[in-house]
Amino acid sequence: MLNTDIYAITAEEYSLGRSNIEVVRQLIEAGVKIIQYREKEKKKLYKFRECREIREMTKAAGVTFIVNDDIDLALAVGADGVHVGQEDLPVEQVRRLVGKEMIIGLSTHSPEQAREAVKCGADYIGVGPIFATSTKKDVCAPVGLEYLEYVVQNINLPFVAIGGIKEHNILEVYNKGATCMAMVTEIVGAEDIPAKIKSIREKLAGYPRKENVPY
Ligand code: TZP
Ligand code: MG
Repeated sequence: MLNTDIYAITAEEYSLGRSNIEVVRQLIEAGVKIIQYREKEKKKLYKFRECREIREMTKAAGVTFIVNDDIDLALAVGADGVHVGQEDLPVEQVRRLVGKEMIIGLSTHSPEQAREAVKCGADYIGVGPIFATSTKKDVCAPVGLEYLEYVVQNINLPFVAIGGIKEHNILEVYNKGATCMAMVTEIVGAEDIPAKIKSIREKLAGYPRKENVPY
């Protein structure tokens, strides 16, 4: 489910005047395979309408669709998954609500949280913030690349690295063993989204992996 390089996350306030729908259209056209709807500024009705449309678009394109925070919204539109944080409902409770099939992603910031995520049945974890970011308002201090290394070496769950990841530093993350990288502003804030995706992918493709990194 995270066997793809770029995990794109929406945020209309950083999208240079483009709507979430327009951004998602461009992401799909650019070949992004997993998209998370994350929208902190809107009331639920408007989020619902957007998610309903994004669900149709992603389904038609075979793109995985994850809804951030709102379990009810994820269920209402038939999303593929929901992504929750450490201070949201515990994963066991989320599982009771969404059932066995829906993907549950959990943000983690420490080795303890990663180990707990395995126990509580998360399907994948977010690992970060790797670098400083101001995109997330209540964000904790950057965990740096060490926590990422810990996860690569010790945690048997799919994971996505997140937080301050940009085209210029993505190889540092990739080279530590991350295979899937989440980005908000670097992608939705790009003047030319398809060109940005292409350029990031060329960068990753041109970089040989270290042999001793387990994937
Ligand atoms: N969770 C941890 S950092 C972050 C989230 C949602 C924001 C990442 O945004 P950006 O713009 O890619 O730094
Ligand atoms: Mg959240």
